[in-house]
Amino acid sequence: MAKSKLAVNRRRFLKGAATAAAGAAALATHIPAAEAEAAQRAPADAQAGGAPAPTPAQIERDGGNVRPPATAGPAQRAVVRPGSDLMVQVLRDLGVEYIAANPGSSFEGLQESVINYGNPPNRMPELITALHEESAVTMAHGYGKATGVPMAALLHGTIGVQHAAMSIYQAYYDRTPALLIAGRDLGFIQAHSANDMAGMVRSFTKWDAQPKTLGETLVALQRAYNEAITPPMGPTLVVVDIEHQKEEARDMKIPAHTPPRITGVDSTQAKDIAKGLLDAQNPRIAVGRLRTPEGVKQAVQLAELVGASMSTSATQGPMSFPQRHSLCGPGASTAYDYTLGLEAEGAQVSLIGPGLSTLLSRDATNIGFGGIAPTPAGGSGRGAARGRAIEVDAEASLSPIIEEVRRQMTPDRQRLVHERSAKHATANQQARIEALTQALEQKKGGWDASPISTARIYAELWPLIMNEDWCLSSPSSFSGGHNTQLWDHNKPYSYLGGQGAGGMGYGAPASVGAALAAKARGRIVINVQTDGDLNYAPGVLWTAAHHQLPMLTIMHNNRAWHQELMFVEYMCGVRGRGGDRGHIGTTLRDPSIDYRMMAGGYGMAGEGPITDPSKLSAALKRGVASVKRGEPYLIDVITQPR
Ligand SMILES: Cc1ncc(C[n+]2csc(CCOP(=O)(O)OP(=O)(O)O)c2C)c(N)n1
Repeated sequence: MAKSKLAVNRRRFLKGAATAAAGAAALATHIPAAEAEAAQRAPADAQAGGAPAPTPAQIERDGGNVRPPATAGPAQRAVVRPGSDLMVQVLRDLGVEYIAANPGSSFEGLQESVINYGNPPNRMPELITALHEESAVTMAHGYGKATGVPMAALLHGTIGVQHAAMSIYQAYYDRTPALLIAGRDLGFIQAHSANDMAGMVRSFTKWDAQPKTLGETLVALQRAYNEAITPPMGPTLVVVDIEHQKEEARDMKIPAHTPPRITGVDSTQAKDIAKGLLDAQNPRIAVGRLRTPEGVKQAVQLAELVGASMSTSATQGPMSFPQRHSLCGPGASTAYDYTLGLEAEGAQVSLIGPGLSTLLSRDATNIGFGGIAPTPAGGSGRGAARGRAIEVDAEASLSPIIEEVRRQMTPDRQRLVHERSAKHATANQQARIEALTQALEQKKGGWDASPISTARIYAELWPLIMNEDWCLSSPSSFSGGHNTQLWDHNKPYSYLGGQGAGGMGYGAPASVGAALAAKARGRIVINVQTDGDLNYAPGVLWTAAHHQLPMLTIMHNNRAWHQELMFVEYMCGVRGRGGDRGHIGTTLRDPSIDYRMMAGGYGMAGEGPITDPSKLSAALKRGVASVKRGEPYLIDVITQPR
């Protein structure tokens, strides 16, 4: 290390020691009782009185990261009410349950507060140890999709933010709330600092701030939380300077927090929509993604009030309409005369119109921010298109619409609602039986095959979990998506959907995030884990073992990045050079990876590799029993490619 740098580091430590002495002398008088008690229990701040400053040789040996040795005996506190205690209090008041971090000195003050401040310490938020920043943020991504509210992730200055970049982008693309905090320490390792820390990820964060004072930092954390949960939701980032983490807050107050006002339809729009639904002979409601479990409940309420047939995206992602609700399905007739979309995809709210081959609805309204483009007004002939898009939050629109429906309800309308609800229920039940029979017929092929069919994994898992409170946390499209037909997605968190932006390295950490949510709520999490994806972030297995998370991982081990193998083989084919070398760079063989050993190495129980399909069911039983005890488990299954 250059001499000048050493001098800077040394000055920093000496300055710290001086501040410590001054701080200890000026023990603040304004400490609330709980904090005073915590202060007694907590170890001294880094610069406890009497600690010798490190020598230049020590600093050089430890890459500039040395700390003075802890003093023996009762410690004197340099800073009685560190700024970072207040930051933790803000997070606690907001209800942030977890904060994932891979340690970094730029947030050492905040980390110390998370683990020591309050009674009990290290709760709300609890520190979750991450082995990589990308995983820390993807945990928050999975948690956010399972709950609808943000989990926090702490990132080391610059390099930590860079490690996290893909997962921030992915959560942003997936419109998932996450509260990110990056440490900044201008005086320590310059390479880990930046004038504008958030600049690196600004184009894919929803909001960011780099506050100049402790007071501003507290306000920024509250604002970041609000922005994250205000639709369209997304990750937000607050840069927290080390000085503000360590400064003496004295009698500074926690600023009052006002929850965000999320806007839904106005009263005129609510009236129109309620009228549209009640005037229609055959109304349809297409539910895309809602924000929270409460929104899902309200969608059920609205469906039952108006007797609409419903479509759901519960099998594609979180927070939608329960798949086997009696109103969910095509209904008694698919000639819909009014369709209401709630953050729905375009195709689900298509209008009858000239030139359209799928004749879905005569009239349509879609509420939401997502990619829907209703057919423009006008046209001629039968059922000219009259769709409208309302760019407000769908979930916040449900209450006013429900109120309006109640207001406009008449006995005649009520009778119609009952009649059509009964017809829809019968038709939907019939449609479900047919679809299931067809799916089972198709999936019979290859039942006894080895490598094991992915359909068999989902089929044999279902009876073991159907009476549990479960969450399928991993994307299922690479393992055949058999949950769509074989499982019943009846809860907002039954299935958390895809990666968000197709980024690999998602399944396992997102499952850990979902398992954090599950642990606090008595659920279990199922992670059907593709092998390529796991190898981007295998360290999260340790996090699951360390925090004893109820996560069952079933390896869909096709020993390849099979998606890419298919692409490369295709390329070989179209260029006429034969597919026999397509495995180069696309397969995970020679040696094959032993995932049971990998799990074991990280302290997680497991078994496999299983190649004999008749052994699968018993293994799954052991796995489910393990996660029900709160112990994560991994089963390595050698599978068909897809
Ligand atoms: C970060 C990242 N790198 C590379 C890719 C390209 N990619 C798309 S699918 C895929 C293969 C994933 O393999 P695996 O998870 O085992 O699933 P499989 O294709 O075998 O079903 C890869 C590498 C990507 N999507 N994301």
